[in-house]
Amino acid sequence: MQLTLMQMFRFFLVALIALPIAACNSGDPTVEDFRRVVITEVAVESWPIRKPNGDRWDGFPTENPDIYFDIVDSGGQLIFTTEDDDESNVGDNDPGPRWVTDIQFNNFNRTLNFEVWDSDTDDDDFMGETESFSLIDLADRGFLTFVSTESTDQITVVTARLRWER
Ligand SMILES: [Ca+2]
Ligand SMILES: [Ca+2]
Ligand SMILES: [Ca+2]
Repeated sequence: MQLTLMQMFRFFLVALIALPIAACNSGDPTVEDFRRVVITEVAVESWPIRKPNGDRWDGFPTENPDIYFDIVDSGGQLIFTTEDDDESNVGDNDPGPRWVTDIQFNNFNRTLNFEVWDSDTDDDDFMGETESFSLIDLADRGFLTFVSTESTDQITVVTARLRWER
């Protein structure tokens, strides 16, 4: 199709007007629009059934793990723990333990990961840890309200729900 000079001129005009509108119209929120993010729920969806050496997590008769989680930042600092609120004796086919939480971050410069532990009367057994995720990355990806993280062997899976507050 051969465009007439008038059609080309019209197209040029429309493009000229549409371009700034499109630029102004990008009302996507930015991190500056939010003052904090809150982790509102954490669930351990999957975990190793046995210790690395094949033993049960505990001795008979309550040999299933007593699961809790820690949130640790990239510097190794403990941010949050449910150590005193473990879920006792979670069986292989039980639903994963779930906690309602109110873990607040007033900036997004944190890289976090979940550690999953078996609570014991003496030293607790480390069960697994998920790969780390950064809050700023979740913001960049559209202020995600759900994150699922897993260990490198994909056996330990932890999910979290988030609320971004303006
Ligand atoms: Ca144990
Ligand atoms: Ca137990
Ligand atoms: Ca235990």
